[in-house]
Amino acid sequence: MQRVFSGIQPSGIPTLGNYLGAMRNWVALQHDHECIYCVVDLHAITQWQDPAQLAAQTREMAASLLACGIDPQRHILFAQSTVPAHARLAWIFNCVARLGWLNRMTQFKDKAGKDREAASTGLYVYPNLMAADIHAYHATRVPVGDDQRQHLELANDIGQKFNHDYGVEFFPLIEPVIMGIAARVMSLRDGSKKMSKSDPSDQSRINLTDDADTIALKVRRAKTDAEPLPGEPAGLEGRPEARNLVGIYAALSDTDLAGVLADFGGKGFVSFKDALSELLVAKLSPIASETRRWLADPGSVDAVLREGAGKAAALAGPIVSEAERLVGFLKI
Ligand code: AQP
Repeated sequence: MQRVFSGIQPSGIPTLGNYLGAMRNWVALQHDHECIYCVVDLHAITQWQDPAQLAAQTREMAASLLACGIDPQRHILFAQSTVPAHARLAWIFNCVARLGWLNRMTQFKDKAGKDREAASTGLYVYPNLMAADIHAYHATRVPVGDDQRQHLELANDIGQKFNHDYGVEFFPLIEPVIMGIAARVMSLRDGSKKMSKSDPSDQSRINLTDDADTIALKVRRAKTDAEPLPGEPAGLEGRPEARNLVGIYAALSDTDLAGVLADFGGKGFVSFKDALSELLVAKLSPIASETRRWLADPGSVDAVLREGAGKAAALAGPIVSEAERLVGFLKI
């Protein structure tokens, strides 16, 4: 069975983008993989997080994952900062990765924005920590949204350079698992921008905890254009907002763009948006209520994370110790 690793930042409430791009694929992979899933709080502090909220957000993210169907009995769910192997290997990778490689990372440019000098150095080396997260388990498959493709290529470059520098075949190649039609869900306010949990505008995203009225309002206000929906996917060319909403509908109803347009082609956005809201509420409200159920007993979520940390440390500890030995650290 291949080993899967993936992580999500507790930097806010998970969005529909996180769900379609990652979380629901994590659940699907559990059937035929050994899965290790991580709430990546070390990654979250690469941008400012209120200390009073970070621990609560970490627990809430874990509750959302459990509500989506992550099975902590058969797989592993834990918080990144509770397993020191991640930070140990990340330091080695900071010394393996080249500045030129990191300079090409588009997510750093997006997240740092115009004031790059003020970005944390952690944000800059974020991809090295992500490579360490995966390689610490010798995981070979990583389910992510399309935005993470470049980071996974870098993780392979780092693993291969380590192998080459130390003359070993230690870190395996990683295969990105980018599933489904909604691997990149866009903002509801701007079809050229990714939907993000930390976007300042709550109207730009659907949160997995939104109630039915909030979902309906956000979808009604979602940016569209004046044309009716086309009959064929080619007609969505140059219409990013329409493409995004049709893609979300297709992903949630397990069909494709053509299937959705066969039903809605020629219709205006008012009736399509009503149908989309109904579908979103049907799919997301069971997750919201299951999340609330977990959070009503925070100790039960913490117990899952504690047990997961023990299992994760038992896997990653020996792999990272061996990497340290290969580097030449004194093992006493
Ligand atoms: N809009 C998206 N469409 C599809 N997939 C997405 N993912 C994130 N946004 C979308 C996928 O969700 C997983 C977890 O992401 P993350 O929390 O580790 O970091 P991120 O990609 O930076 O996600 P956000 O929501 O944009 O967080 P913030 O706002 O904190 O930066 C990843 O697999 C990602 O691909």
